[in-house]
Amino acid sequence: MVALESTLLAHGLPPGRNLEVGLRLERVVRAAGAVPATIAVLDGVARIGLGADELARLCAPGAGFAKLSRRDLGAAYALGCDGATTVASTATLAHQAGVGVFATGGLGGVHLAAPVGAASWDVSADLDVLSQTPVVVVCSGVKSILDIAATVEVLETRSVPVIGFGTDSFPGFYLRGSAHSVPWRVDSAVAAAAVVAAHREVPGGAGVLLVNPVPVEFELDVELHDRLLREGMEMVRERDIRGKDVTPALLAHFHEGSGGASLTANTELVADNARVAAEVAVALAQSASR
Ligand code: PSU
Ligand code: MN
Repeated sequence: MVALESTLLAHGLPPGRNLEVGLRLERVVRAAGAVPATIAVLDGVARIGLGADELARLCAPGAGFAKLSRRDLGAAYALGCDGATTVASTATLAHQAGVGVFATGGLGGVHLAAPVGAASWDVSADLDVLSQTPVVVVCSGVKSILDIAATVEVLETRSVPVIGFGTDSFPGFYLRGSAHSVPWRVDSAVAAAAVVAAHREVPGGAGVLLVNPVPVEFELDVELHDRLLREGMEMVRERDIRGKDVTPALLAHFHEGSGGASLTANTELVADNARVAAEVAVALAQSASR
């Protein structure tokens, strides 16, 4: 099985686009021989796998799904809320349900200091949860709206293995690489599964971050990317946007300012991560049954 995240659908992609992406991710996982389980909380109940109607409810304009990190789950259960799950909460629920592989777009990380960031301790719970939850997260690194250098350092401190999938560079989400290298590289799903299986023998209980760069034909133009990033950071500062609202606001700015190119990059990289996750899940299942 492959777990899929719902915050990227409810809060990371615009309504009108998100449902088609959610359905496509499930098809991609099935085509690679695995079973998809999109995770969310509906009416206060954690759901491991959504039906088509439930996926449509999550993706509807004005659906009012809260963004739930791991710390929010208890409140959402008790108060009967609808909520989309982040990497932190999706990984937690996947692990609880016995699903070991999870695909998403970008991991949360350490925010740049503007106005939030290192100085105000805006460090995504994704990093801590990944250090405590033994699932494989396939993603395209972290967005350049984050402090990539600091995020890479925190992953090292928290003992989370970072494995490049066909790359030596830590991916920058919209861009295939960054100034940071990955400590380990594999070039096939079978090799990735072997690393995961061996890592599971190492005490500590950390997950594995398998980083897969955006397919080359969908990479964003570097100059456009740098301009959107400068403008977006300025906007966040001026409007004093904080906390969990920062990522959705910056994503919306990229989508509007790039004439749709960032949306295409985002969609294609998540789809490719779903494919890789499914191939790794299949390889893990095959090696376990040998
Ligand atoms: N990256 C994306 N789209 C998203 C997110 C990340 O391209 O929607 C979401 C993920 O759910 C991730 C979360 O877990 O943002 C991190 O949010 P925060 O920084 O508030 O922890
Ligand atoms: Mn945050």
